[in-house]
Amino acid sequence: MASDSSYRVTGMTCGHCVAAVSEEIGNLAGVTGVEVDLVEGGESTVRVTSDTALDPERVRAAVDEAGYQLTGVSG
Ligand code: 9UX
Repeated sequence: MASDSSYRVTGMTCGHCVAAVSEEIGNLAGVTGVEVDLVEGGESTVRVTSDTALDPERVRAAVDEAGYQLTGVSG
């Protein structure tokens, strides 16, 4: 079943940061879309749509791989 969840990510300050996070999360199996609402130097919101519910730990690992921090999950 399609799923839609939001994550809070800190450490992003520019469009390249957004691209890096979007690419890493977008590479996860099942992910169909990534949208980032950038808050420079603050807590950005990352909305992820996927074919099936994602394990938040996989998203955390992807964010970490891009060099940023996942600080919260909602939905
Ligand atoms: Mo540009 Mo974003 O150096 O870290 S990629 S600020």
